[in-house]
Amino acid sequence: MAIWFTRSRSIAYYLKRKMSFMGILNQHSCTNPYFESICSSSSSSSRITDAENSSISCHSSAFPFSVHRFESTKAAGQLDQLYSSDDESSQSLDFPGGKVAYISEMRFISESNQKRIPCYRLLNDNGELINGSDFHQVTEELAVKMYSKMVTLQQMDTIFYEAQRQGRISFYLTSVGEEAANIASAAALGADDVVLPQYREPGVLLWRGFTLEEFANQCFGNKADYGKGRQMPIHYGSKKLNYFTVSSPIATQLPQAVGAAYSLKMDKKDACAVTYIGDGGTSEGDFHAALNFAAVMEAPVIFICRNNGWAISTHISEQFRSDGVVVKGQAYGIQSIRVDGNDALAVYRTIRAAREIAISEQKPILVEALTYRVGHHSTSDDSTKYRPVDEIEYWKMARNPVNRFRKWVERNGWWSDKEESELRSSIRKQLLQAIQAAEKTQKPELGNLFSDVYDHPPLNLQEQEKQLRETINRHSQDFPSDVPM
Ligand SMILES: Cc1ncc(C[n+]2csc(CCOP(=O)(O)OP(=O)(O)O)c2C)c(N)n1
Ligand SMILES: [Mg+2]
Repeated sequence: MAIWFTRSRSIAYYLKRKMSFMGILNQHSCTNPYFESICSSSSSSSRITDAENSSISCHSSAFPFSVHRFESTKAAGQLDQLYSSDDESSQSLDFPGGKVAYISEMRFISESNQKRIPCYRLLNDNGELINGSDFHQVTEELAVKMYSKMVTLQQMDTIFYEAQRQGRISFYLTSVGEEAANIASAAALGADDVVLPQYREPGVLLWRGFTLEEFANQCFGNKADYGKGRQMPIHYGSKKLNYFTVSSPIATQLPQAVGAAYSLKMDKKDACAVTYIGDGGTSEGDFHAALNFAAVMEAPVIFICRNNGWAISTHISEQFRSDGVVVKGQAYGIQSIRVDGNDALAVYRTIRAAREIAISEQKPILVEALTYRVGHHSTSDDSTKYRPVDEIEYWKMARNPVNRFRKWVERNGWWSDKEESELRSSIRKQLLQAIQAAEKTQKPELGNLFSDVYDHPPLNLQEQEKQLRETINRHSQDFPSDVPM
């Protein structure tokens, strides 16, 4: 029991010490150029005030990240007492990992803190820079490229979604509402950084140079698709662009990312691994195994959690009882930060800083980007069945990340209505052409279903292929006629 008490005390003390900006501000990171200015220009308490005053206050009725538990629990107040009490004894337990002070009064650590972890942002909802923010100027070229790619992603979603509705592709899933989290995080990475995505990050691949034709070929599962038509639409991947193929089982990419990061470490590469996960994905065991593994192995990996409020129909209040995802990093000994995922500038700056720390300190980082899935989960879902239309509208209009960034770019004199309409019509044209060409391209040959796993297919696979061919020959009317045998 004594050991338990002393551990509680030690954890609570550690929590308090690191609480401002989850350790990034007041711990190691001030040796890092990106954070020097944060440390000098803004105290952690001023950040909390800013977040409280912000128009994205967590108390907003349209905000899905409910906070009431954090103010009402009795235990919450006990944490402060735990911090403030004087040491009753100068004695401590010499325990592996460091000395642990003793106390003789029983105290449980509360399940949550009174205040939620603040959310870092640079732009308000109207696209204006926050006064006194630690904004670093970005070039016109970068800003315009980021904005153009966000628009391209929007257009891509519209056209592919329509193609699915017309029955031309079997499935689709949009990134609507999460364009900034996609594009701005990608813009902050280096080409050698290895990306292991979930599935709602095609903007990262778009940023890296995947063409509209390549997206279309994958969605249509034709001969030019790198996966040879074996996967459902949206399971993109590119060896050339260091982008691992999307895998359907949630969270499998996370332990793999730690392994990839560790190999970069062993090879002394100037690069890190970057992996994306949704809020729902954090309930998988793989998430926890990956975080612990990364912390202990000191792997240069950035975990980017897109907390978009929903995992299909599961609201985050049913997903976890912690203050979101960001607090979980600290439990594993990982520097962590919460950022406004709908603020492209803040996401860009956060991921650049995270990358710098991951590579220079050879350590993992956890980023929780607060955003919202404006579209349905996928074309197999109708989200109005489980969430209010008002909530969707609020995020679509008032918190739209693309409009918000456009206002800032326009205010700089870098963008105009004329450029906007030219860009939109040009992308629409390119997309329609890409879709038409992909649709006309021949499908992969049937034999591809059985190749590329074994050098010599085992007998059972040979047997399955034979049976499949016989069945198709007997019932050809029931099988697609455009798949070469
Ligand atoms: C291991 C596993 N369990 C369940 C599913 C079914 N599934 C597909 S997407 C999804 C929700 C994931 O939500 P989240 O991680 O929040 O990502 P989002 O769709 O919100 O971007 C679920 C449960 C799956 N693909 N894999
Ligand atoms: Mg989600």
